[in-house]
Amino acid sequence: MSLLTILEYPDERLRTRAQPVETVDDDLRRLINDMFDTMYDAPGIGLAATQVDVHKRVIVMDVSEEKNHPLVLINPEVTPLGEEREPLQEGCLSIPEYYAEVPRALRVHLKAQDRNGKAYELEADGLLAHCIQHEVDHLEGVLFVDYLSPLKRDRVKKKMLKRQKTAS
Ligand code: GNR
Ligand code: NI
Repeated sequence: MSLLTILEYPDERLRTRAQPVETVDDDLRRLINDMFDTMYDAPGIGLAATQVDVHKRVIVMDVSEEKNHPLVLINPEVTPLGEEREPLQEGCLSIPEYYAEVPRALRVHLKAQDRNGKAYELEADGLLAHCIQHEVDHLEGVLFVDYLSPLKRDRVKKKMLKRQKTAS
């Protein structure tokens, strides 16, 4: 078991746009295993490779209560279904101890590859739909605080910088 270091806002590396994965091999599966270890340990319901400073289009997720439904998203493509938006309280492992409501599409269609490189598609709603959109944003260098007012975002930034100064 290997725990990876999670980058914290306002680290500029979180703004990197991730590159598509071309081959799903053992090295990538090792990264995926380490990302699951890191996500479950945190604990969190999702983790994008961007957050561990690997700029590839890879996401791990588990929104189940029992933590027994791991989901791997390689090269995800997300399409919102319908116009309906739903606000939901979000948190982010890269912005510890801060939560805010973010409106996102209620339902999405997802196309991605699994840990064997096999393509799959699914439709999601509720927490899974929110989480998918949150994680895919990470691959684009977008954080949920980007949806807040500049004033709020600035307050979060100051809070995080202060937190990082006094940490460990
Ligand atoms: O653990 C997490 N919880 C969460 C709650 C609501 C919406 C999105 C998330 S994702 C977050 C983990 C994380 O930072 N993933 O990038
Ligand atoms: Ni996040």
